[in-house]
Amino acid sequence: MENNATVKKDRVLSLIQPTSVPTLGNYLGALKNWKEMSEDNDCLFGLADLHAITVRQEPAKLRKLSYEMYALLLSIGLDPDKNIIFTQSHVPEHSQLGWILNCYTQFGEASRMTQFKDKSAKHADNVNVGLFAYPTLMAADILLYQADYVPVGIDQKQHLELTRDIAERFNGAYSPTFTVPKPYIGKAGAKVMSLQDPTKKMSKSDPNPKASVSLLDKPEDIMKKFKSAVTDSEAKVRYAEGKDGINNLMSIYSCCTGLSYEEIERDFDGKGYGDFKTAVAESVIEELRPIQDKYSQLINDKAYLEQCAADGAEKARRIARKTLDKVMRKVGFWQIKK
Ligand code: ATP
Ligand code: LTN
Repeated sequence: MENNATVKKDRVLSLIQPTSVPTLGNYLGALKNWKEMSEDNDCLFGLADLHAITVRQEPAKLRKLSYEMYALLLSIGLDPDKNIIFTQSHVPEHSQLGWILNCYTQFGEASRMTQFKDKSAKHADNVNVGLFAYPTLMAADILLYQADYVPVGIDQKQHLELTRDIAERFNGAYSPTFTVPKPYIGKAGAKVMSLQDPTKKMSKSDPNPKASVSLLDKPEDIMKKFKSAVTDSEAKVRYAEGKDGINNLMSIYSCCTGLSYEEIERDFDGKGYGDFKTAVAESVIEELRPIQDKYSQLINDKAYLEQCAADGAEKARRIARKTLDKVMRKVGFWQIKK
């Protein structure tokens, strides 16, 4: 019989920016997979607050959103006793390794990142160096912990590829130092689209409130948003090219109910979009209900949340420090006895 104590679990890491309450897109594309992976892997999850300031944030709002996002991570079912749930800025090694990795990344490589191009177009008045160095800090987040898998939505795949290139380059220049991580992109939900423009991804920074569903939206608001979702004029529930709105609703419904597209098409054969939209909204409301219930219990327990965040930071630091020490030695920094 296999001795479980000696089986090494995979290390999984992912972060989310505390820039607003997460959307259904963040949940189905990332957070739901975090929860599933947390059951039998060695996981670290947390808040990318250093990344959040690459776009101007209001200090009081960032502080509040970080606290709320931390509570939400516990509310989706992540267990702080079994996994490490932490905040990036509480672990200074992220910034330290981020700087070093900047020096192992080419200007041309960072310039090719589509998120950088998109965000610099969107925030043309603040194209700061941090926005440019965003992917090297993200690489540091991942490589510090020797992560095997990184669950993210498909929009982050390019950053993961760059992380792998940086890791391989560093390992090749010195000796094996970093685990080369793999992205984990769920089949369904990898790209949830806006309810108002289904050719665009659902984004928490979308100014149109009808375009996205937040994890803390009230059931009646969720129902209203789905009822006003943009679809097409065919009035037939089927997954097909050119039916972006319906495809998006089918993908959301499939994630929340576990039904395949064929089963959905069969169940809604001969029914109109009105019935389908109601069913999708109800499935989302049911999916979010336990999360919202847990959140309302946790959010006022400041002492508990702060204790979890402090423990998480300490546990994360212990791992991060080891990797950073190794990197600093290899790069040739002068080591002095502490
Ligand atoms: P912003 O709109 O402010 O840029 P965002 O909504 O993209 O933010 P992030 O914090 O950048 O959110 O992403 C958190 C996680 O959610 C990432 O793993 C990302 O890939 C995933 N994600 C974001 N939007 C979607 C979406 N529409 N569908 C699926 N996954 C998504
Ligand atoms: N860029 C990511 C957030 C992020 C992240 C990470 C994800 C920052 N550091 C490390 C996975 C691993 C995003 O979701 N937009």
